[in-house]
Amino acid sequence: MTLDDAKYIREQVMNHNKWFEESIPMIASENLMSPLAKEVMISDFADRYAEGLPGKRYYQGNIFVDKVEIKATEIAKNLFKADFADVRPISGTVANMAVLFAFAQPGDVITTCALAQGAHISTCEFGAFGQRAVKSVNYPFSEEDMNIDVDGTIKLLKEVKPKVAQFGLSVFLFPPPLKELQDTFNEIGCLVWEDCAHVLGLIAGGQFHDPLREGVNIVSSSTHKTFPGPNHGMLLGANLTEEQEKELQKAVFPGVTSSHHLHAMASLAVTLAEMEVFAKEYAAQTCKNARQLGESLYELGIPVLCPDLGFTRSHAIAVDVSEFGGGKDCAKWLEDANIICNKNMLPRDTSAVRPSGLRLGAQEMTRLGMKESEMKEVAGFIARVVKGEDPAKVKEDVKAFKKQFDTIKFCFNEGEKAYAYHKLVP
Ligand code: DSN
Repeated sequence: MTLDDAKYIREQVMNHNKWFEESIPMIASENLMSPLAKEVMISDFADRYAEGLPGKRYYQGNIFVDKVEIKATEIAKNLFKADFADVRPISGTVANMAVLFAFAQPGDVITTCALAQGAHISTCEFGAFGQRAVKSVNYPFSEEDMNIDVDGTIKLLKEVKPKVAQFGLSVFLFPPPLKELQDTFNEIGCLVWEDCAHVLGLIAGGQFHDPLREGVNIVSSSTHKTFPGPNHGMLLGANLTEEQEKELQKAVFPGVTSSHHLHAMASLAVTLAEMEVFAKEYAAQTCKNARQLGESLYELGIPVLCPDLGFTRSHAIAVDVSEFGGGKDCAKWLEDANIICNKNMLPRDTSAVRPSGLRLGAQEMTRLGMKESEMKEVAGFIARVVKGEDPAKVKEDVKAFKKQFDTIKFCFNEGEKAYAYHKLVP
């Protein structure tokens, strides 16, 4: 590696920064970290190791790491009103693997949502479930409601009698009907697990639903989607036995991690502290923005799923662009106009590569201070592109629009530049 190589790489990263500074970010699984969360991310924590739990480490040098981890765990339990928290999983999928290692044996069956209906890839046989040799059986789904069909799910749960019933989606428009399923969970005596990665920041702010009060025993999550923290993971629990909590901790280490990522854990701790203060307002505005985006696109003649249900109760909407060339082409044209989103399968799609939909998230735009009136403008840009206007022309308007939104909100350093970086090139 030469200095020129290093400079080249740095230049590409800076190009990316600049591009995002001039773009509208709409990937539903992304967000912007706060300046304080970023600062601890590049601290000496990034260079260190810790294995095990605070006070019981296998390495010396963890005095301050332990203090941070104890604090992070305490705030996580307080923010989510959880009996248990583990802030060590290094991603959402690693958190999911820890749950599988703790509570499922090879050959077990776990009930889940289906991939085509928006489930996460880790629940598939070619994902983490398959790696643990766990079979998943899918709940029946109502395409009209974009949610699990309650009667069919009760029937399925009684037939399959899973040890664990799993919930959670990556196109997560409406909360799962957990309250309606609670009697069945009790009857069959299963653990209830929800992957809340997409909606964690909404739950922190009292929106969407409250899984640990609705019968969920284990929440697994990443911490960088609606929850605007680092690329990391987390586990929360309620009504678990002491033994089950220990099984989960053992599954995290030494099960699926060696050292966890201490810098990301510290960054998560900062974000948890910030969300204690800002989550309520941030989550409420995010949900309002998503609904407004759905409504504005719909009014402009772009089909958005579930108009009768208000399009969404989360940060995300699902848009059917089949009549405009499909999700693959529309997502590319939008990228050419500096609007960053992803193609997405909609129910009945059979190809993940050429799906008919787009998934659009409002959480990062909200983090940048956009409100309902800006959602109307954003919908206008999207409609122009998918209806065939030259993306290069729309891009100039997007760049001018985005200039007004380059600072970060809902954090202790509110108003600081969202895309700031250090200048250290030799
Ligand atoms: N693949 C991510 C998403 O975009 O939903 C989740 O890990």
